Amino acid sequence: MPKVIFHYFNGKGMGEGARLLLAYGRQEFEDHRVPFEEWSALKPSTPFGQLPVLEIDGKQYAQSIAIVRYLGRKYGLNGQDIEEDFEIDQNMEFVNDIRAKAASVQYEADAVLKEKKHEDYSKNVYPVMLNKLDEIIKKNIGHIAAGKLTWADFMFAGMFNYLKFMLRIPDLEKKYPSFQQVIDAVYTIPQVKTYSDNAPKTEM
Ligand SMILES: N[C@@H](CCC(=O)N[C@@H](CS)C(=O)NCC(=O)O)C(=O)O
Repeated sequence: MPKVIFHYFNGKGMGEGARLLLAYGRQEFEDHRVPFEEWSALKPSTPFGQLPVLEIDGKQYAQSIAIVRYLGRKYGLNGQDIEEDFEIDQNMEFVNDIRAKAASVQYEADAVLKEKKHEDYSKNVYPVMLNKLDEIIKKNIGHIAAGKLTWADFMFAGMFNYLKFMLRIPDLEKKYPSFQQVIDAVYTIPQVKTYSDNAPKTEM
């Protein structure tokens, strides 16, 4: 039995996708939720000075999307060929583009510019991107890609609350019921539900 530790902060953010996949794979793991006051001491020992980091028998695996792709392959949630793998990667990158756009507002230090950017993106950027994602998910019958459950669904479901917080659209899943379909596809899997029901409750 390998010793698996998942290091992330006490939130879902960019780490929950991997936790959900570990639960899917019925992999026992230590869910190490790093308190902020301990982070500066741990930071230099991580590959990129960031979390999440997955640790398996002492080997570190970093970068959230690389981690979920790796776990997805391990648990058979990847594509059936390189064409499907490409489609999953492509659509995951697009989801990540939406996250990055919203994060560029959320983490803007200049408060006036932050609000200006939010107003601009809410009008001119987010609707186009979200409509495109809605179109993609509908085409894939409730999934991010390949018309089936893949690791990208786990990443999307895990980051969803963080995403909607940064977009400032609290009813995002009501506006786009297709998004809820992806979330349900992941969270209704029995072992994932068990993990989620027992995990520390966090907003995002
Ligand atoms: N590209 C990285 C970004 C990770 C990232 O931004 N991590 C943040 C938390 S969500 C972090 O570690 N922040 C603390 C720091 O940078 O010191 C990934 O996807 O894993």
